[in-house]
Amino acid sequence: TAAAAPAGGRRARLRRAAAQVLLTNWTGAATVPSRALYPHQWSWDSAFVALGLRHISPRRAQRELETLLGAQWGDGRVPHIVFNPAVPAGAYFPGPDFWRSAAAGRGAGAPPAVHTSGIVQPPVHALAAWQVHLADPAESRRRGFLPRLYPRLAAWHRYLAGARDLAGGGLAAVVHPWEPGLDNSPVWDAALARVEPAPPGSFTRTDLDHSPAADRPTDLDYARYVRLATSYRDHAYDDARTPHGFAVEDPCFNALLIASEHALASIARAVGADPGVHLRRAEAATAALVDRLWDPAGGVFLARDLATGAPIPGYSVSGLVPLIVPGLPADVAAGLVRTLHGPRFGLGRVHLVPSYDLTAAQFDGNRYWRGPSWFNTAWLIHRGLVRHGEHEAAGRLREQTLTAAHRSRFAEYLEPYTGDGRGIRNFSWTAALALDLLH
Ligand code: 9WN
Repeated sequence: TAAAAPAGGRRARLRRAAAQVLLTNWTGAATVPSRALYPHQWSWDSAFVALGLRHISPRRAQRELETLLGAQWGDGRVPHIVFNPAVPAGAYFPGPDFWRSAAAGRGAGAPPAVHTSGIVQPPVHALAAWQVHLADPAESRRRGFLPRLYPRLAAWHRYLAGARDLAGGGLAAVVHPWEPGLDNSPVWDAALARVEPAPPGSFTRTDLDHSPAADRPTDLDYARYVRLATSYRDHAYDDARTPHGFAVEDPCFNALLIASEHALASIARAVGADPGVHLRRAEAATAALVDRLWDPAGGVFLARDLATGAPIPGYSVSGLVPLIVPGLPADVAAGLVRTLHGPRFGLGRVHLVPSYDLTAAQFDGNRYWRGPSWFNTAWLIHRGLVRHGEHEAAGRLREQTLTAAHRSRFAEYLEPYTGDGRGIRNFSWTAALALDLLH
């Protein structure tokens, strides 16, 4: 079902429509993923948005990242949500009154005047910041963008490499299924099943007001998400003290940390700091990634459950994202490309890249991260294919992604076989990454 390339006129229309989505979702200091479903600032969304926004307004793209990093905690963590005080507290669950960041996170250095969540999302920020700088270096220098961001990005990476290396093996762990950004992936099922659900009726979901229940996580998933977040909060968001009921090393999260560490080395060079520390950390983390998570038999990276110490069987798009890592061993990269084209992910035969193994019993083409294709992971895989010289496959994926973004009116995700939009429309990162692929 490889789609035809949008012709010149269609490209111009797509560009205008994508820019319109970003304009509509801009709140004055940052971009919301969606006005209705996600009316606050999300961490990895903002990094993807900045990558697209830099083509329309490099200055706005800088502000996007500055606003997010302005809500950074003293311990270095960048919260996964920065709440907009102008939005009613009940508009999104869990909201500021659930996380209570300023009070519960005081010991971890939560900012007193901004409300945030207490968990994190994948560290795409340094990668985005470097690209935003390159889009208009003169404007970046005039605003002191990199010198202001560098210490914050460095502290963010130090937090992940330090407090979050729960196993001491050189990789960062995620402690909640919202952290890797692939919320209800079948990969988390077994680890999540050990979590005692919060009592039904102890919370009210808001997501189902905006999106069909069949496209979203289940109530039971939510009850467990709530239990984990409550426990983290009640332990003052202290990584050492919290008895983490969920702790996993995720390949996508760590691959993004490594790619961002390389970008941070470039940023360090540009501000006159030492890039060596970042390059050494990237190299060590790449070795740890291959050593701890690579599955040569499957030709994919697997997440590791820190409660059992064992790899989690199950092929997710997360395990293919390490294709973006610079300096990946050649046999590993070749294995990933083979897996992408194989029956589990069907590159070129289905729309974009499904979030989960097409051949698995748990695959569900409609439900969120249990099968649907997402635009951010397609963008990352595209980047990885280019990095490894797979230009033909990359070109096809790019055209498919552009066509799908347009046809679905910038859907949040797609059913991989039909390419039909799922979730909400006018989703910011879909528009932003389409804009980026047009350039
Ligand atoms: C919880 C905002 C976010 C994305 C995540 C996606 C979804 C939130 C939710 O929306 O998660 O963080 O309410 O379901 O899974 O990747 O960052 O777009």
